[in-house]
Amino acid sequence: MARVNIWDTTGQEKFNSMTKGYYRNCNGAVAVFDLTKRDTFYALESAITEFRNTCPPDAVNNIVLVGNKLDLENQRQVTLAEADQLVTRLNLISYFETSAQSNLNVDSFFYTVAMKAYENEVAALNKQDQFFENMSQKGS
Ligand SMILES: Nc1nc2c(ncn2[C@@H]2O[C@H](COP(=O)(O)OP(=O)(O)OP(=O)(O)O)[C@@H](O)[C@H]2O)c(=O)[nH]1
Ligand SMILES: [Mg+2]
Repeated sequence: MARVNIWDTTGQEKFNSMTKGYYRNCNGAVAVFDLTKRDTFYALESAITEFRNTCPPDAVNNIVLVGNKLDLENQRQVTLAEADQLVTRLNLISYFETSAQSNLNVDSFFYTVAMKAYENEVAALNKQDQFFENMSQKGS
């Protein structure tokens, strides 16, 4: 069994130092923008950079991109192609489109990030085991 803690940070700059405190202990991140507001898409790049500058090493490449408010498709300002381009350019895991309002596709991206965090954790533990095994072999 694994426990997953999720922190929802605020997009507001004035809470910046608090947000960084959360970043320091993260195993991954979900970067969410509003599909109907282009400025929220542009704002993500610096947020992701800041996250990567603060988080533990394993979390750097455990970030998914999410475009929310798919229920307002007729007001869409960011295309699928643009989002996919950002995923490639920033080396994110993948892109999901969701609607929190219509409860559409809101679990899949959590699963992606949590699974990768778990895999990283297992790999780190194996490495630690290997280290102690080598130590004890040297000692004998
Ligand atoms: N139509 C629609 N509205 C949504 C959806 N998700 C959130 N909203 C609305 O968008 C507004 C902002 O949602 P929040 O959850 O406060 O957004 P946020 O990114 O957490 O905002 P900050 O915490 O201030 O950075 C609210 O009025 C929500 O009801 C969605 O999927 N569809
Ligand atoms: Mg919020």
